Amino acid sequence: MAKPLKKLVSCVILDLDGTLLNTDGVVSEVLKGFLAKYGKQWDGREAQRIVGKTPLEAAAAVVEEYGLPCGKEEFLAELHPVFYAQLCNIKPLPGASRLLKHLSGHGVPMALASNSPRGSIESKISYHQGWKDYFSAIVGGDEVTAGKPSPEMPGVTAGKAAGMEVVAVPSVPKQVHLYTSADEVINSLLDLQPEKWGLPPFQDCKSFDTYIFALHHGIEGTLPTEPWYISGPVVKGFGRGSKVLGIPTANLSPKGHSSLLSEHPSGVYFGWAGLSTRGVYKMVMSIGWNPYFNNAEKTIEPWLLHEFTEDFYGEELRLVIVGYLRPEVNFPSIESLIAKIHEDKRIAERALDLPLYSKYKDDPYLSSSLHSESNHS
Ligand code: ADP
Ligand code: RBF
Ligand code: MG
Repeated sequence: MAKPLKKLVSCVILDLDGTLLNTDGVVSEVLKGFLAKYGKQWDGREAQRIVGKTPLEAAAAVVEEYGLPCGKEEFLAELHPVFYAQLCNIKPLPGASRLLKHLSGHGVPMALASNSPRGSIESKISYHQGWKDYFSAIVGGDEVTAGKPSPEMPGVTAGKAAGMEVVAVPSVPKQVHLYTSADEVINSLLDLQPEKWGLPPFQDCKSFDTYIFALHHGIEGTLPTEPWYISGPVVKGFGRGSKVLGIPTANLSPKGHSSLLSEHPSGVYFGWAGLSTRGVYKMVMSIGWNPYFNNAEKTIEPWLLHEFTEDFYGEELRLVIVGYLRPEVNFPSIESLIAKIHEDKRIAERALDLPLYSKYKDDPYLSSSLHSESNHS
């Protein structure tokens, strides 16, 4: 049974790094550059080990992990200025701008509480139009005598101790068990439902007409995203898509896509898929760890909504992702997983007919063929 709403929320306190900003993305990029200097190669899988750490802690972990021929302090001293020069490249996490705009538009007061120093906070947010004005108060780690109590759970314990309702948005995957004291744990801000807390609900379908159309077609649950692009050859997956589920997914290799993967929360998305020699198709995909199968690696699995008469392993697949459907979840049975994926398919199929989403069908990215080899034959 759902927990009864204890109190109506009247103002919101937000964390910055890993909640509103993808700070880890930039930390990863900086560390990658340093490793190259030491002749080591960053393959993206270490990313998980540095998430949620300060740049300094992350650096220490990397020195140890890679057995770098330098002291931790030396590495940190080198890293620091490079990281600070990159503050301008820290991007908002998906759903962050939407949330800030929404709450501010409804006059909900917001404050920012972060463990990083005040100056660093101000500098980070200064690169995002309007962000400074969203907050009526900002508190930095250097302005309080004791920072947030536990580095594993920034803010959750503090929030509960202050009698607040706390929604945790962990940046480390598969760590839900660390946040048991939070009132809710969500995968990303895309999944936040303000109305659960007595705040005004999102109304994303931009025009009233679109909203009514969506209601009629059962696609009111889709959320348009800034389109993002990803491509690569179709690789072998776990061999269970078609065999176990009857749902073939043309897997892309996570290698070489580590920054895109860290930028985009796991979940079920939809968009358009281009196969250079075949055409452009509607597509619905999961990106993540497939909780039902509990994969070790974040996978990218698009199901092309078309009947093919043959496999197309090795072919160049290009994707434009235009909308978000739901978080990945676990299911009590394989039948319920399959049923849910078929529902995703129906929603995506209809949604992609909306001008909002259908306009990307003609995106040149989908049909531009990368490889000239195919012309030689
Ligand atoms: P794997 O585990 O190797 O990804 P799947 O059972 O998921 O195997 O099957 C995926 C393969 O099936 C794709 O790589 C592709 O070659 C083929 N395929 C056939 N029809 C489709 C479709 N509609 N969508 C995605 N892949 C398809
Ligand atoms: N797997 C899950 O464990 N949970 C999900 O919520 C989930 N949603 C999916 C949605 C779509 C549209 C697709 C294509 C796949 C989804 N899967 C999900 C992934 C499924 O488990 C995966 O395709 C198989 O593991 C095959 O490798
Ligand atoms: Mg597959």
